[in-house]
Amino acid sequence: MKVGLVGLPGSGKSTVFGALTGLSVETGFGSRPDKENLGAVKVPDHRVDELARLYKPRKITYAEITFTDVGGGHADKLDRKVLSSMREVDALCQVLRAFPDPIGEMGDPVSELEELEAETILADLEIVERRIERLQKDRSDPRELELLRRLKTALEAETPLRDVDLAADELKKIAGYRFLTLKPVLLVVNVEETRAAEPVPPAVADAAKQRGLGVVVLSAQVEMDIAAMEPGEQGEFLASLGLSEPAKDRFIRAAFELLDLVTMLTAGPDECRAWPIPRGSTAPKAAGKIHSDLERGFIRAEVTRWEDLVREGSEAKCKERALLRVEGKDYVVADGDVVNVRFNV
Ligand SMILES: Nc1nc2c(ncn2[C@@H]2O[C@H](COP(=O)(O)OP(=O)(O)OP(=O)(O)O)[C@@H](O)[C@H]2O)c(=O)[nH]1
Ligand SMILES: [Mg+2]
Repeated sequence: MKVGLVGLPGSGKSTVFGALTGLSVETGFGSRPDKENLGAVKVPDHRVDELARLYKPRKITYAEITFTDVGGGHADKLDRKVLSSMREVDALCQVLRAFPDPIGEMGDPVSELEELEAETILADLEIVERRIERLQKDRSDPRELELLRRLKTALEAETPLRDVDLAADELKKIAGYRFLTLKPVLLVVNVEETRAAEPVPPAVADAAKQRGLGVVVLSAQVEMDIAAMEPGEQGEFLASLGLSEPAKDRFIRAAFELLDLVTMLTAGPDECRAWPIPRGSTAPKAAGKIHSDLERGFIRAEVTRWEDLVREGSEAKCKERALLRVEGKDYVVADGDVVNVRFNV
């Protein structure tokens, strides 16, 4: 699963990327506009930590998401190459500049949001129009033609496709086009160091609410500085800025939520681990993430809630109190289920 950091040139994408991944990247307005940065980030998860306290496993594994910083493109607008790299990702985090640029001009996050929205709507509209033309000529799929006409009307009215009411089979039909305005979006307001502890600026909060988008505030510069510090120094530095914790973990979790995944847990003396699985996965499908044999030879899943397991202190105790369920192949795995798969191949 891949999350794209997007935004206008100089909004702070590479700085955010560096802060998240701890990788050193080139920053600076317009630096290496053609270079794409790619890095995996662990998703902090206190449930895994608590299970690990119980089992003291040899290995602890968190879920991971890949962040990509696709670059800002050239000049002061998004170019085609950037838009097409944006199609490759599962969700978008748009970095909005709310700090002064090198010549001292303050950023305007709401207009950056509107600009990206307009560009992505146009890019999707172009695809829809081309496809409609094609389908009108060869008459191969009248149902798709009708659907695309509906999308065209929406896009012409400046409605992103994520706000269009689409049935599951319709979404499936258009999945191949990888429409930009269909992707989930999280807004990241990148503020000056001195304002790192302030709430979301009201204008951005309104714009986000109108669109039903999530929003986090952070100062990429601060997060980058924190990432480079010894743990001992971090507390004091955060306090001097009025922060209780780095924004990084909160941001990563919010990005993870965008992907519409749930977390299945496994726990034992070998490993405590978080497994990201698509929401709605049945037990055998989820088991298949662990190993294909577990899906093929699936017999049953023994399921405990992570909080029960942590409170009771062992699987045996959970069993005694009837907190361990035995589930079959139709069971839909819920977020926070600790699963033990019985299989036979
Ligand atoms: N004061 C301040 N400056 C920042 C912050 N985040 C980024 N900058 C600076 O803004 C400039 C642009 O940041 P980048 O991270 O390179 O921006 P970008 O979005 O990757 O830019 P392009 O790749 O050119 O599109 C750099 O000089 C950063 O040091 C911040 O939170 N506060
Ligand atoms: Mg950059």
